[in-house]
Amino acid sequence: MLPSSDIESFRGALASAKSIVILAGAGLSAASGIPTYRDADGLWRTNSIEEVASIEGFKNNPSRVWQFYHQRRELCLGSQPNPAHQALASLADPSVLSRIAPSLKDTSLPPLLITQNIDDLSRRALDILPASAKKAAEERFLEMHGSLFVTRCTSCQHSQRTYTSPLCTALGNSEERDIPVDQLPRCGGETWAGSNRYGRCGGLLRPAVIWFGEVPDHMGEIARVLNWCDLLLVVGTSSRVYPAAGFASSVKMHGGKVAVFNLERSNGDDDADFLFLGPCVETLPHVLG
Ligand code: BV8
Ligand code: ZN
Repeated sequence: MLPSSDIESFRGALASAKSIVILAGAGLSAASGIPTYRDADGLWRTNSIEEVASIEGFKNNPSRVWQFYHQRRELCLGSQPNPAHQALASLADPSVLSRIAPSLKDTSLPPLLITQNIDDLSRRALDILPASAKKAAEERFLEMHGSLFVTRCTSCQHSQRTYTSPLCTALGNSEERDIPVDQLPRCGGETWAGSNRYGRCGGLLRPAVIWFGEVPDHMGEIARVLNWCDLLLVVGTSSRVYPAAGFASSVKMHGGKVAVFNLERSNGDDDADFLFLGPCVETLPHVLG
């Protein structure tokens, strides 16, 4: 049976929901000009995952991996959140939440926003919120696949959020070339031996994104919150990558409802309670309006 696309009944589910969770994927950022992964011109169509998004790939050729992520950092820095990001961010505004979801246990507690995206756009969309709501929303925002804007040292594990670009001079040269590893981004973190503090660690940095085979961030918190979730919004994801792809069925299993927002049919959406097909930059603001 096809899921309902009746807006009023979805708004009824919103109004009676006690705990809402949102899961976002690359389709959320499509309208901002960020390529998805598996669509026709997607990143995994034009790049080999093994070569650019795996631990082995980084070990074999850190220069190629860093150039792949540098180009994406530059693209994202030049992009803006779109109305779909803002529609989700507005759910963190208590005045909006108490209007559309009055049954929530606590309308000052924003719905948990779990994004698979690493583009930082959902975080930047929070800027539309009043300061107190923005602070609360930042605490309920989980980048489960990491972020283009966090680096981690492969030696001392020091991790740092940074919007500086290029991260090193060599990455600033546009043409593809084999950058010597000592000219790739290096660690400026402190190193300690007992009580002695040493200067730059100098270790090779990596993008703090979750590659295939690596454990996603925040899985403990996600599992806890999903347990109580009675309405999951699944936005712009092919639902092909686990464990995120399994969130909808775990919510359904304990009686929760699932609403899918996607440009086209996606994996497992026939089990959803609601399905809103179309560009989420149109469907989300309209349905949540
Ligand atoms: C893990 C970061 C263990 C890097 C990414 C066999 C069976 C089941 C699982 C596995 C298996 N073999 C291996 C696994 C595990 C593997 C996996 O799931 N593989 C798949 C491919 C089978 N998963 C892992 O390795 C994960 N780790 O399992 O660890 C573990 C787990 C739990 C607890 C303990 C231990 C790690 C996965 C993370 C990999 N990293 N990216 C980078 O980005 O460079 S994956 C990549 O896929 C992105 O993170 C992305 O977010 C994610 C999902 O893709 P989508 O966001 O859905 O994007 P996609 O292009 O696929 O789809 C876009 C959708 O948007 C489409 O539906 C399209 O129709 C729609 N759309 C387009 N435009 C619009 C739109 N919708 C609305 N409006 C529009 N305008
Ligand atoms: Zn270091």
